[in-house]
Amino acid sequence: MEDTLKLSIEGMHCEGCVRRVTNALTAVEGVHVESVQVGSATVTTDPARVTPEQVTAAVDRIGFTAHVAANN
Ligand code: 9UX
Repeated sequence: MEDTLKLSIEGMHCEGCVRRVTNALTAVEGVHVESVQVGSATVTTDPARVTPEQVTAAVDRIGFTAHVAANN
């Protein structure tokens, strides 16, 4: 089983932010990064290993504000 999370992310402004968010998401166990753009990201997760809250927390820790926009 795998979840697809679409995140909306406040505070991103440039490709450096894209890189920072990509690195932060990649470092979370159970997360596979599909795409990151300025202002949003799409990841797939193993829900047995990681919760949506843990995913948004990883982004918030580096200074952005992430919300789950869709969880399918
Ligand atoms: Mo760009 Mo983002 O200069 O955290 S890296 S605004």
